[in-house]
Amino acid sequence: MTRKLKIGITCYPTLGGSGVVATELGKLLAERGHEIHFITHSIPFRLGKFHKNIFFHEVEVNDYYVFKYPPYDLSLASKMAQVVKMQKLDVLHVHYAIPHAVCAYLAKQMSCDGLKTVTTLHGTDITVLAQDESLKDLIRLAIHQSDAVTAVSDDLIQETRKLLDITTPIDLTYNFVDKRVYYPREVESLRRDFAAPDEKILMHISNFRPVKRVSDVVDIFARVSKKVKSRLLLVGEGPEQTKIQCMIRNLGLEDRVQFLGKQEDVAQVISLADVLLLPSEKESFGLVALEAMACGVPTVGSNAGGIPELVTHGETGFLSNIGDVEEMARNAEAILTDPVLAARFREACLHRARFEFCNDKVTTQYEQIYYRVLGIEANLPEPV
Ligand code: GMT
Repeated sequence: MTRKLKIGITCYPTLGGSGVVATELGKLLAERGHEIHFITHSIPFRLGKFHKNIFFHEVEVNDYYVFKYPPYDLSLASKMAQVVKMQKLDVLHVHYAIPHAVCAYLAKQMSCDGLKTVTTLHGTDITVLAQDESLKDLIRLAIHQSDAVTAVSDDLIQETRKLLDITTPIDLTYNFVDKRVYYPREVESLRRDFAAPDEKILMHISNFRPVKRVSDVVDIFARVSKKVKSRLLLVGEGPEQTKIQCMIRNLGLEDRVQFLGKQEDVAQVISLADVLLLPSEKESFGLVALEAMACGVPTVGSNAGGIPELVTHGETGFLSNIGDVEEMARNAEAILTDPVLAARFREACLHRARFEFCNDKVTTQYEQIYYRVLGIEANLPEPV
């Protein structure tokens, strides 16, 4: 039997799809018998119940009077090195190049020779930060010094190559959802709290940053609601929320739009929807579209970044050019008014999520990468 590994994981523990993916991956690896050490500033919010193979090491920041800004990155690198030495870690897997991959590089210098580092690129660490000349060389160094680099879409791989002139291999590891959690939930009675039986539900879930183009969501809904009896549920919170509230008020849509704030049980909430709206300006993957897909909900949105690798246009949703709210509204109406089309999309969503983006498949991919960098020949079970 191939030996089990000791793996350190660092991510942004409190927000975003990258934190979700990193945490879920850690849990799945622990289920497979690996020992997982999260090295983060707080407990990852998706960690949930106790697991005998999962440990948490809190990064505490030194705040000496000479520091104008407390140096979190140095504290993280030192903590990583300590955990590597004390727990005899085989691999440090970091999510986001900045600062995590740079810290992993420092930790490697401070610890043992055998340690291998794996960096997963998620999006704005490349698409935004790598455009900044003051960070470019640092990100390039972090990528070159990682023993393996993965990215969550082919689009992100191409962007990384283009922006940073990287020629070393980058593994494509799509994001995933746990099929035991993400499946169409029974929400018939809950649905009555949000919409009348003859009304459709459109939904948007995000951190309400400008890149999500939430105003396009409202624009699309304003058009759809003129033709289809419907409601819009907005889930999450963030900087654009007040602006969006004003927009909804100005359009006279207050009694048709509801803000649900941040939600823990995303699968339950998404199962309420007939269509998910994701008109983002940039999206290296778009985890929420996968979460929706796994619950049988098609996405109508933009064809930005990696979204077309996830959402198959005409099969599991409809994609348009960024900002084309007119076409997005027509596409949403098509799904909402044609039960045969809606049923076909739902089946295609369930099938695609289960077979292309399932937890077993992607966990095995990551395990293969760990064994590869360690030079261990692995005999891994085929995903079921
Ligand atoms: O980088 C960000 O904007 C946040 C980040 C996150 O932590 O959620 O989102 C990125 O990573 C997600 C997980 O891989 C992807 O699903 C998102 O598409 C990606 N965001 C962008 O590319 C804007």
